[in-house]
Amino acid sequence: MSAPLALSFVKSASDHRQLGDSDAEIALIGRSNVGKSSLINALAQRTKLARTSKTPGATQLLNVYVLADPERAASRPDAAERQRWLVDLPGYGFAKLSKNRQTQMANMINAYLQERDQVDHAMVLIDANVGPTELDIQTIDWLRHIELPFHVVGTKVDKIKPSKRGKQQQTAAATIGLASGDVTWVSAAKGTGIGELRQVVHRLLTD
Ligand SMILES: Nc1nc2c(ncn2[C@@H]2O[C@H](COP(=O)(O)OP(=O)(O)OP(=O)(O)O)[C@@H](O)[C@H]2O)c(=O)[nH]1
Ligand SMILES: [Mg+2]
Repeated sequence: MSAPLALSFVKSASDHRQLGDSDAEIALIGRSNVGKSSLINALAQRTKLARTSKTPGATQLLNVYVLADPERAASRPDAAERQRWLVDLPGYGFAKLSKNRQTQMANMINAYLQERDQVDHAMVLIDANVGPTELDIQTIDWLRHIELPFHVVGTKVDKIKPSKRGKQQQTAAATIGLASGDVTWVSAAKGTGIGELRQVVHRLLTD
């Protein structure tokens, strides 16, 4: 299953208590500019489903995308659609926002991850070229602490020379206590690894 994911935008919220119920839910976590919103577009093979920008801080709300259920459309058209959500979050650690706004957004993300029962998985994005930052490591430690299962995605692999990719991926994964094969390495720009990640997302939302 590596066809584009049938994702569509559902709603935005500044507080997780405004979200309503889902049946399965993946939170997309990572520092600002790591490529979260670009990844949503690549998974769906759309260019403007999620707003992206060169300037960090493009996403400032909890943005919900639903994965359509093609089986239901074919065989059970009257059944209620299962709400399988991918939630795009603002990036953490974006220093150019005011301190006040940064604190507000950090609180919004932390409350969402800790208090919302429906969130059953996280996808944590790290920049494959930069490697895990101190904040990435803290985030992963915290997810382990709150016992939220997570899958790590290394983004922007197109920025690494192919001859250096294997070694760099191994080193980056080791920094967060993983093997390179535990991480899905992708490029939203070039399409590398996107098929594989579609399968991961599909599995996490439908298991
Ligand atoms: N070279 C390269 N650039 C990428 C890739 N994915 C994203 N980018 C670029 O990285 C920048 C940030 O991408 P976004 O998807 O907006 O990042 P984000 O994590 O959603 O950022 P916030 O919304 O601020 O948290 C944009 O200029 C993208 O074009 C990739 O695979 N390769
Ligand atoms: Mg974004």
